[in-house]
Amino acid sequence: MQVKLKAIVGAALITLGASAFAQELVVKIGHVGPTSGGIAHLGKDNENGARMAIDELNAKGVTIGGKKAKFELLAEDDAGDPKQGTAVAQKLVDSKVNGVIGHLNSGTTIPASKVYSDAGIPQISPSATNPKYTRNGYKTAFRVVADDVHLGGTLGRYAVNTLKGKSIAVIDDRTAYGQGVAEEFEKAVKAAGGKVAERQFTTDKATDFTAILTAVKSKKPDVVFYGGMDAVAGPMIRQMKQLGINAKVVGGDGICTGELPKLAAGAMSDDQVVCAEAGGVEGKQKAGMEKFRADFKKKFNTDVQLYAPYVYDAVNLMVAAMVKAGSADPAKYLPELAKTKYSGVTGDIAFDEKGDIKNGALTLFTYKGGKRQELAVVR
Ligand code: ABU
Repeated sequence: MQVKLKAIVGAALITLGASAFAQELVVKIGHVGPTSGGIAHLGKDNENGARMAIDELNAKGVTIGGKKAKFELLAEDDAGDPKQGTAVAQKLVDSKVNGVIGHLNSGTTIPASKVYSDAGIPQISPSATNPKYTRNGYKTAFRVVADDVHLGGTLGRYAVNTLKGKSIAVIDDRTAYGQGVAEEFEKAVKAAGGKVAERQFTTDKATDFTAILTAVKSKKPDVVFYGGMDAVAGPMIRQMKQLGINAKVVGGDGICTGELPKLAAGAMSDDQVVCAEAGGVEGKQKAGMEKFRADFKKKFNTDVQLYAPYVYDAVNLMVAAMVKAGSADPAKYLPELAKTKYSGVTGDIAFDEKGDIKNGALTLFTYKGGKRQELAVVR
């Protein structure tokens, strides 16, 4: 009798356990950025933004289609390399991720977007700004920041109209991002009646700029635009000072990081650099961003570098679309993602027909005393 009772209780417990298990839904969110190499600090910044969102969602408890969701972060390193970018994209597809946040660089995000599109997996880039990313017609590609047309155009007009640049030099690193943003800058300079006096190129791994800066110096520039990332811009600013080039340095979001003053090793003077982040908040929305920055610092013991808040919002809005669809199945929540209306720490996010953020903002910054200081939010 006792044996029979034990068997009944055991079976009941197994059934209960199995049904509780069946009620849990594991949702895999992929994240990709360069967490090794020269801009590993930016890849880590993005990855931490994703981790923060995932930890909060799990702590809060989210129900999708009547099941308690358990979010798992599958974080991959693409080293900013296009080939590695597509390889890790395929790895995430093979792992059956429900969605991907990334990649960080345009040069990796664009080729990876085909892999995700072929697999029908939604992808939100929090930082890739080359316009081509959302112009391939992939329904799975979304971006929560403004693009290089907006960035380069605004900075080109700023160089001519506000900085009154008469001799403007343009350098880029020949990556999809660096070249693209430099070309948009150049177009806007010309459209505003300015002139590009010198055009030079480097790479995203270069460390010695003597030859190109000597050519730049011969044109006595008052503005030097750099299309590339902070890891190269910092040493370039230091070498400009060594060569006696006292020009303003203008750059896009890739140089607009907390790390730039350190990378320039004390060679940056106050107000010398003007750069733009491809997003921005104003008015009452500033409080949410400030809270995020404080919480981030508390959790990771480091300041936000650049795009961690955008990654955080991208994860949260992807999950909000799943909740609304009642499913984490990519095919089911994708239509909800496309028509999302989300208010996050980076402001209001909705996508246009291409997957780009509607009414995207830019924030212009300079640096004083080695700290980023906001100049203006521009739409
Ligand atoms: N937007 C600057 C950094 C990322 C990229 O577009 O390559």
